Amino acid sequence: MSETATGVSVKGANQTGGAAGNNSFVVVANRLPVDMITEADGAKTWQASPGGLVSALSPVLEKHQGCWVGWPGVADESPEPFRTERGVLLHPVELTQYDYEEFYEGFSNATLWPLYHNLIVTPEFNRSWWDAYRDVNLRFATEVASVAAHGATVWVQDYQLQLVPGILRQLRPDLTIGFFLHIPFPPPEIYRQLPWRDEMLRGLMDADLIGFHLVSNVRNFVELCRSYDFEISGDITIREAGITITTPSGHKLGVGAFPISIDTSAMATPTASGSHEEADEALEQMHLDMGSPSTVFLGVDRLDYTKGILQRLLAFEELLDSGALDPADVALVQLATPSRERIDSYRITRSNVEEAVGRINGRFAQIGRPVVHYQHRSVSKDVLMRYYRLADIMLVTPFRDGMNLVAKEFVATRADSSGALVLSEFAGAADELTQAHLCNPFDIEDTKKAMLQAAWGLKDNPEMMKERMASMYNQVMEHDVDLWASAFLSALDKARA
Ligand code: GDG
Repeated sequence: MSETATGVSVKGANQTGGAAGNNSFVVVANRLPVDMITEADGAKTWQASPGGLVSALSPVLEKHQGCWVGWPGVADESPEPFRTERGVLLHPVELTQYDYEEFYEGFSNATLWPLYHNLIVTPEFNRSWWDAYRDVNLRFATEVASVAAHGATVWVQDYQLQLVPGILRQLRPDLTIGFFLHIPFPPPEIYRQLPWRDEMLRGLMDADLIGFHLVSNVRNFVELCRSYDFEISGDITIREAGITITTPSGHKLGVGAFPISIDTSAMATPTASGSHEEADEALEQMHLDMGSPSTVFLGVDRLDYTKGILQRLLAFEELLDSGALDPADVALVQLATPSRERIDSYRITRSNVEEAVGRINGRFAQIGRPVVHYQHRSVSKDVLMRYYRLADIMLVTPFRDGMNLVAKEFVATRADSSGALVLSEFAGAADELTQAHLCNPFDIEDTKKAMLQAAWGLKDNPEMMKERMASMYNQVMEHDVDLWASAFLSALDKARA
């Protein structure tokens, strides 16, 4: 038995590599891209699960015909591995109800998530959650070690699995290990609050490449590393590992900014099923059903306190209240996908959002003609696309967001340069979508200003608005998810070499 820098004990670790599987490309993420559903008759079926990471990684896995290791979304179930219709091998990892509560809801989402999102709510530091986090990371690493071929490339995803690179390096030194963080990396003074900061960081440092979305994330990480006994060289670059860090044991790893993006080819077709005409008719019907408002605002988010849904509603309410927007003429559609529903801060956020929706409709709606159309359930990709096409103004106003794929997806539906995007300057996407109407979501006046500028711009200055949208459209088309993945994977190859 040997012990990693994270203190996780690893049975059977050796320097020649453990028993190998036959997958040369393995992605490991907390969740599989599917949810296991139990039907009324007890039969188990699978359903695609929404979320930024799934949207980004599915096309990459399909291209490589790789193996995806992750949790199937239901506690105490261990289904057999199976291959999807598109050729991806899904390898489930079992989590018990205890793991779910302590590792997932606890350490991942009530400690790390708020800590890394700059303390929008206060993180909880609980020792038994940390123990569960280490145990579950060991389990994920062990599963990966069993499916990866000798010399395989393993791509570890996100904040739930930050100890996996360290454990995996012990179990399988033959592997090339990349790690990508999908959420922001906080300034060092915030990261340092974490009681297990040293173990967490050292677990990561056994990767060959660590990728973040933004230059500012890399800067925070490198600044943190400077306070440790690492050697640091190079400059921060985009889509390359410009920084090299050498650990005291002599291991070298690359660090770089790799801004994630979307599968633009999937956005070009209005629907996966049905013709363009049918899609247009469905869109027209939706608009009619809403009472044909002249301006439709749209929000699409997981119901998460980081996304600023309540503040966006309050800004809309104040604009209706002041008469700047006419309730007979505008509508706001808010799609809120259920998320982490048992965590208190999420319950409170949902309750505040739903209270605001009720109040705004109570104040400004006519019977049969809501001014806020709110849905708290997820919709199919086809329906989501239809909402993107229906909207005049997309509202993406998170307090903090690693990237935000919704902003890019909306822009990708605008081949005709129509519409406008109101975007928080604290969304990672703001680094690239500079022609959006940027706002500070902590400042309600600034958010209102951006919403009005977008609405007035579409009416009074359509040519200028088209130019802004065209520039964002080109940016997204030229920097799609393939570029993200291929840049990361080729930097990983170089870093290992
Ligand atoms: C994390 C980071 C980063 C949403 N509702 C439905 C649905 N979605 C899809 C969207 C989009 C994805 O989920 C959401 O992605 P985001 O990037 O906006 O946000 P997170 O889930 O917080 O993702 C984020 C991302 O990882 C990737 O690195 O950008 O910063 O927080 O693709 O389309 N899809 C369907 N129905 C829904 O109701 N089908």
